[in-house]
Amino acid sequence: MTKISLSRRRFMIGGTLGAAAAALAGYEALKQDDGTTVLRSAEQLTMRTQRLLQGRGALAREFSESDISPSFRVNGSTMPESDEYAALLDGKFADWRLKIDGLVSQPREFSLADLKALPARTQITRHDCVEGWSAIGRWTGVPLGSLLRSVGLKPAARFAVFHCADELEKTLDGSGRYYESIDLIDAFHPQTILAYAMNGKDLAVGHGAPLRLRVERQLGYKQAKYLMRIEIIDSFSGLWGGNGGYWEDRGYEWYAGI
Ligand SMILES: Nc1nc2c(c(=O)[nH]1)N[C@H]1C(S)=C(S)[C@@H](COP(=O)(O)O)O[C@H]1N2
Ligand SMILES: [Mo]
Repeated sequence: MTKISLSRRRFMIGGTLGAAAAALAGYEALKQDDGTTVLRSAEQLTMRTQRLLQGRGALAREFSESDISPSFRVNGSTMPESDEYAALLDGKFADWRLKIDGLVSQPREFSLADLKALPARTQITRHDCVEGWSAIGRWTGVPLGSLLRSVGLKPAARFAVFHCADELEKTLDGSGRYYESIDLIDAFHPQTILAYAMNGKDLAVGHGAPLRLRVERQLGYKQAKYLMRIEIIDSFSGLWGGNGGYWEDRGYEWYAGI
């Protein structure tokens, strides 16, 4: 395994996890001395169990206003360091564009105003981070499926890759670019949205301004912040470590179902 941060390593070895996520995923039952192996098998088991019992289309639980956490932790990157991002933030993201390209019939760019003008979905859901904390927030954004329909997917399309503005520790060939990917089942899931608002306000920088992914049936690290580009691909072998995401390239499972 490549180098991972201390808190992550503790998780991989100790097998600690948010109580809710652990109970749902059956991690406790599988706890052994070798945390890494257990994590992997538990995640694979989760995926199979979900497919068999619920199907990937099942909805994540939605909560009520009174359940919203009074404070929602900021985790991972809290502010992309590039000059490009600083300039975009300075201009209140008026010059920011979300690019959608790759295996699409009509590549397009969307401004924040374009996205806000589209039909929106609001959902109050629980975010579960593998580091052992959860928080409930209210997210508003554009269903990813409707954007993908508007650009038209080519027949070879299999995954949506989310390219982010930030870099974390540069352990892979000098690249620490954050990125994530999901398959088309999750991309068209009704609760998969590109969120520009949280708890009724524009997304704060710490939470991924101006736009982040919410893919509610998966763990925290899949919820990519600081979105710049969505690339539609048929394989992620050409991307950085080839495992489909920043944390995946550092030993985490690609399918982080909860
Ligand atoms: N671009 C980017 N997205 C990211 C991260 C990150 O460091 N960079 N961290 C991930 C992790 S591990 C978690 S738990 C959540 C944290 O989201 P929050 O800061 O809104 O709590 O974002 C995820 N998405
Ligand atoms: Mo996380």
